[in-house]
Amino acid sequence: MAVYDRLIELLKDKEVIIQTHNFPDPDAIGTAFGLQYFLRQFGIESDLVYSGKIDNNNTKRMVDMLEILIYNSEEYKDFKEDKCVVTVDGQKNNSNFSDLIGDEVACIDHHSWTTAYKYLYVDHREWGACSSIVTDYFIESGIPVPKNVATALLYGIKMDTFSFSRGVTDDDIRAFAFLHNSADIQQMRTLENNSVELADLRAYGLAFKNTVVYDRIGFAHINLDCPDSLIGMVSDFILSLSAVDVSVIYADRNGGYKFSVRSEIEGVNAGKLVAAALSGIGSGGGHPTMAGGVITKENVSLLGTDHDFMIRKRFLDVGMVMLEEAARQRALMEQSMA
Ligand SMILES: [Mn+2]
Repeated sequence: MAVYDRLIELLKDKEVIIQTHNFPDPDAIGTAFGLQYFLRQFGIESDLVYSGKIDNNNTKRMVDMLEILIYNSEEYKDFKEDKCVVTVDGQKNNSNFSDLIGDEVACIDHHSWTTAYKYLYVDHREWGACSSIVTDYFIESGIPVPKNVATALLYGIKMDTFSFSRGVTDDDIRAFAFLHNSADIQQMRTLENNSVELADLRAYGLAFKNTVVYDRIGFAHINLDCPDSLIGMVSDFILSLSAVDVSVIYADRNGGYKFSVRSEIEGVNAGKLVAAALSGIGSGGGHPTMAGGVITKENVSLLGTDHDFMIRKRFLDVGMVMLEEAARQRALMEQSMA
């Protein structure tokens, strides 16, 4: 019996909504779009819904180009209490998951499991991308993947794994190999080669101007309110500098700050770093390699007069302890091998 059999059974003859996390990214949309097509093969129709905005230009382009019909929750007219909701690329009660009308019965996700909510169906695999999990449904079932679905899934996988260089598993590679022949490579190229918009350059410019590196941690304050996706892209870029192992990028947000944190070294868990660094003044969390956080307007005064100084100090205090601990562990390992 395949994993998804229970999902099919659960959703049979039901009206279904597939909900992505708020401000969906290509992986969330790829997963939702792939799952919608997959369920349709079993006679199950569904609508795709998200809250917030699609604020990344490339994600917008993906939706237009692949003709993905996905509704903003404010425009969606067909909510019903007894509709079944499948949450993808996130979990009910996560801060980036609005509680919409409907009955959340199922979840497909690749993030650390944090919700106490009891779903009837959970497919949780900590792979590099959620789209890889849905791709696995196609691999297992032998159902052919149409071109636009394959392109959406492939693009989702590539974006979430930063082109197979971040948090990637053998299963993501297997999904990639499977989709590669079915996807529209020309469309993939268009999506990948046009990732930076002219308007984004301003944020990059501010980040470059303000970048400082202490002990291999790169900091940059983008003193501008910009979308999460853009802060993430800048954070990826700063991480690509050879002098940087961990990047901490933050932008102005409603009188407070929004953070994007990346780590490419094993000893520093980005999610734990941001959670600890903002503890008591904000909140944060995420994956070992990529994470986010917020300091709200109400708490900004806790940063004193020099916000940048205090933010760096907080991240360095925690980050240095993590780096030292990692070095200690490495030394112990080497000792036991000798
Ligand atoms: Mn994802």
